[in-house]
Amino acid sequence: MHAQQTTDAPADARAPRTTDETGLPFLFLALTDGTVITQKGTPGECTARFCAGNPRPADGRVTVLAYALGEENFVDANGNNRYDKGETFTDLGDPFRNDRAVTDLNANGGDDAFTSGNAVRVSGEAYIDTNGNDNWDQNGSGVYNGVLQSPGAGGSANTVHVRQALVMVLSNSTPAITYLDQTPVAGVTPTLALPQCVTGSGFVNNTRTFRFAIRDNNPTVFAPNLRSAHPNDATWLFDRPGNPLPAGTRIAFSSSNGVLLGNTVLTVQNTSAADASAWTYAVQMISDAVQDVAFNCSNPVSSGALTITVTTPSGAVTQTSFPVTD
Ligand SMILES: [Ca+2]
Ligand SMILES: [Ca+2]
Ligand SMILES: [Ca+2]
Ligand SMILES: [Ca+2]
Repeated sequence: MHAQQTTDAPADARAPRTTDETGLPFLFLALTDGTVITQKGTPGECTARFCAGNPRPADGRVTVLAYALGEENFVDANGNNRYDKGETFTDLGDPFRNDRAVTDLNANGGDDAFTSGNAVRVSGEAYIDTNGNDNWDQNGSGVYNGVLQSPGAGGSANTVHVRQALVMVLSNSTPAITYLDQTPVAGVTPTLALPQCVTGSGFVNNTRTFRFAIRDNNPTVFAPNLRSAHPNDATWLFDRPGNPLPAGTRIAFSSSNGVLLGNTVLTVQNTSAADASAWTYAVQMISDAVQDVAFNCSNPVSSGALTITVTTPSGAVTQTSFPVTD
């Protein structure tokens, strides 16, 4: 499965094509939070259609769990295509829907950098009671479950639920654009200062780099985006909340003073990344002033604005400007 982000538009989530060597048809079911799922299944493959609905998770991230009857994996040490007593196998416990997952890396029930302790279900998270004992079991049965076993292998022929999860990001279409190189002051728009040409003095038009966070306005600050997570980085001045803008969002930079270097039009990629690096942009600019051999400056415009225009796939257009001086 691959993660996909979406706005209100339905998106297709695709389950992994199964490789069940018995050819058994796979049953597909899916659960998610804050959403409606419909499903259909064909042997070996299935597709679920996801339609966002309210209520939505506060952090804008939805975990989808797919599960199906299948078998436990084993390492066929002697190469006879059967599970034999003593061969290593993966003992599967009951699947659960990890509603605390932030990316698909932790939707698999494994701990990660974002949340410790999230390999284990907490109360309230849906689970599939594979062994029918009315409890969520973290651990498996202790024996191999699957049909490919030799007589006397000591396993159980029963199937178990195999599972896979993904995290979808419900990005919203309201951009939050923040200049990162200065601590914000309420009511004050930061000024972007380019090198100034001064008549009579040699003009060195050094490139200036300005960094912006451009993401949606979800207020959640994920663990990697806390200032406290970057104690040795003096450029992290404050927490960086938000989720990526919807995939396909267009971000355009223009300026009425100075010269923008590099790409001025960018497209937001499809990502479920929680790290702010997915939506941090560095803009490089120089002054448009020129100086002649007698050190006279020409700079028709010394005060203008850098404008950032964000256009989401739904057509919402948002503009934010910052003064530019040179
Ligand atoms: Ca074997
Ligand atoms: Ca159970
Ligand atoms: Ca087992
Ligand atoms: Ca200028």
